[in-house]
Amino acid sequence: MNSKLLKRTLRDGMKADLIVKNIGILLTPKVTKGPIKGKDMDCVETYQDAFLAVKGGKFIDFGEHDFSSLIDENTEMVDAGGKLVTPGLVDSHTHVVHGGSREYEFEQKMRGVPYLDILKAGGGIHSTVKMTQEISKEGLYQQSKKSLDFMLGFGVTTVEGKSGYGLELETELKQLEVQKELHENHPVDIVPTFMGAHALPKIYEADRRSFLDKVIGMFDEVKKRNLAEFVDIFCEDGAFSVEDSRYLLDAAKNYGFKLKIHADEVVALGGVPLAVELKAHSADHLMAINDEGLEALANSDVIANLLPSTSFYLNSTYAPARKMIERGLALALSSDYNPGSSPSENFLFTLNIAAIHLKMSPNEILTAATYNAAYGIDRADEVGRIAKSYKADFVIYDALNWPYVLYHFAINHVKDVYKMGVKVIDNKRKIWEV
Ligand code: IZC
Ligand code: ZN
Repeated sequence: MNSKLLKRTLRDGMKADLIVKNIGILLTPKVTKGPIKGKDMDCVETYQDAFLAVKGGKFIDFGEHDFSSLIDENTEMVDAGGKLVTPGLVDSHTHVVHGGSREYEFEQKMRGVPYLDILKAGGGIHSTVKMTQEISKEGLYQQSKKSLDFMLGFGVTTVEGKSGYGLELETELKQLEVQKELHENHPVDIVPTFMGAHALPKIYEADRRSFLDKVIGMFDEVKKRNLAEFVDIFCEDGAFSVEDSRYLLDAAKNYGFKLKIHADEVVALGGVPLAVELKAHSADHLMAINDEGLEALANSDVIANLLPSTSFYLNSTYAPARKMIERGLALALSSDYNPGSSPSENFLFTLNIAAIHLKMSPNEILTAATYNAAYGIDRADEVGRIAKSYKADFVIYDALNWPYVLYHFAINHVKDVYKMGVKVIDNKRKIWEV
């Protein structure tokens, strides 16, 4: 077909369902091919006095040009009031579905008892396992829904969520089923990860291999019911060794799962080179990464998923983000929302911490919290940027620019959140007047 005709046909047949106009600044990561690495993370496309257009839940156009041809009497017009708009944020590492909370360990933590010591003594993850086993499915659904509401309110439109608080089939499935129901019912999309190897139950201490075999034995049910895309393992001192991780992740790969790994959170055991070798989508945490790990990631497309809220909350070291960017790694940022080491759904606060402690620039942070995050959960072709045919997930802030959101910290600057072109959060609706 003649390309002019094609354009004309498109224009005639493509009136927008929704136009957001008068956007002061519209930001979206600058994408070429693969994940955005190193200094390219600092390049973001910026449009001023811009618009975006949505049809059928997807972006059909955006930018600074004239959009009048996209409008008819059925087009909803929204005025962004000169404010900032970004793609919906992607939180690519969370443990959002879990029972209960661990505030009773807070005093112990404040007195300086390390996270891994609490775990070794049978607390930590093991406490949450007990609470997740005991809570009803409905209770688990309601607790997790509340967390997703918070997340959405902070501009997050896609999350990754892990199981791992059952360590036996029934409760692992309960977590994953709740997650699937929430994915279907809640505006936030959830990308599911099976993490049956999150901690080693005490009764298996003398025979780790039989626990790993038990977890591998759960793959069939998880796969059959389509409950997880990824498999993850906690490769850490006091949890699982590199050999354990290789054994489990190899089996997961053969089963057709995509891979993730918790690596170098406290000790650099060698989980990062393993992630590269097995072509995992991401290696997560990396606070204790060494040169060998940096080198391995630099020669790969594995996303280095940094979780600075955890460093903040455990009062521990931060991942060497600047060194990673200099070495050309592709970074993502995630909240790691979980009841032990990062009990907060405030993803914007994670981004504040990334600015202050990881010394990442505003543009690097945006890239890490959108496109690269989507890449690490295999969604880079549908979310994480404003681009034609991508899901129309976006955030309107009560702010004029992105650096302000990072600078004016611990405040929710989100005004409205749209998921597939539908307004799902209106944070600034007042119910009182003075
Ligand atoms: O519940 O403590 N690090 N897993 C690995 C966690 C933190 C979650 C938790
Ligand atoms: Zn985690």
